[in-house]
Amino acid sequence: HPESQYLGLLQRVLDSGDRRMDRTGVGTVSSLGAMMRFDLSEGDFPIFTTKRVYWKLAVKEMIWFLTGGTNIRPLLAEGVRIWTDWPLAAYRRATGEEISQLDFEQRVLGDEGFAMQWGDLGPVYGKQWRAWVASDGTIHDQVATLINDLKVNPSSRRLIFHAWNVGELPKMALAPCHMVYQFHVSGIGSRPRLNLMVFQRSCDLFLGLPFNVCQQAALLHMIAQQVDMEVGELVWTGGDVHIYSNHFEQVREQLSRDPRPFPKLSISRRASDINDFTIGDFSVTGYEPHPPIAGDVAV
Ligand code: UFP
Repeated sequence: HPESQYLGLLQRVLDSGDRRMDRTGVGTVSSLGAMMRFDLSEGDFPIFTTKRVYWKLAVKEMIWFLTGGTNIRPLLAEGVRIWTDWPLAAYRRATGEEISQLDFEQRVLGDEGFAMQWGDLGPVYGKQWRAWVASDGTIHDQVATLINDLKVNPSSRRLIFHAWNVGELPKMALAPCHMVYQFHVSGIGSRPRLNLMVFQRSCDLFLGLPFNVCQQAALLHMIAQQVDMEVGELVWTGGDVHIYSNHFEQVREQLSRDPRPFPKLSISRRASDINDFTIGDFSVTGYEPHPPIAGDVAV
């Protein structure tokens, strides 16, 4: 089963990772370098099954990246709360107000001026993907360029977009984790298939990876549709792959479970362009995971 690649990685890092302290103060076991390959050509959607993964949140986040947005307001409007911690911490630091997460989110949603002032994450993924500012001031829409290049030059070895904009890292709430997206077309001239390799420099294996893999698969489907190609393979590569020390018990529980078949994904509608996808376009069938396993996010 392809999910065994994930379970094997968890086991390897647990057994032989390096125990160390990390930026968040939680502590991890960590190893350098990992690869997993998922063949998506038969419609399989890699939502892991050994615990329930809230795949809609992950796909909504990917759709939000593609809009170029960097403010949490549209995410909150979709019920996605994964980015609130950073603006909330900044607000508490600046004002000294002990506002709850829920109250902060209500204010961002209810008050556009407040959202503009306190809800922005800095030039994170969306900004770099859709409006990277070069040293001469020109603005680069890397996603639009990629889609055009796939159509006119599918054998190119430069089919890349990339978020590690060194000069802007200090202004980002969180430095990009999944930072390089490289595309590759096989079967040119007969049945072109779009493949994607992602490089993720840092990965929380228990909470982050299941989320990241399914949103990256969704991205591959969206781009393939826009360039009239079939979906091929998702190759996920990781740099610092780690398990937080407050997830060990959860990981052991997950490792005791047997993977089930992956669900199938279909996209019900042809979007007019890459900005036009909504979560309602994604239909997943046959997802029958083991129960959820909760764990705290290290901020
Ligand atoms: N992380 C992920 N996936 C993501 C994301 C963050 O696994 O999509 F945005 C995790 C990796 C790491 C932490 O545990 O968040 C980021 O911390 P750092 O920047 O110190 O690597």
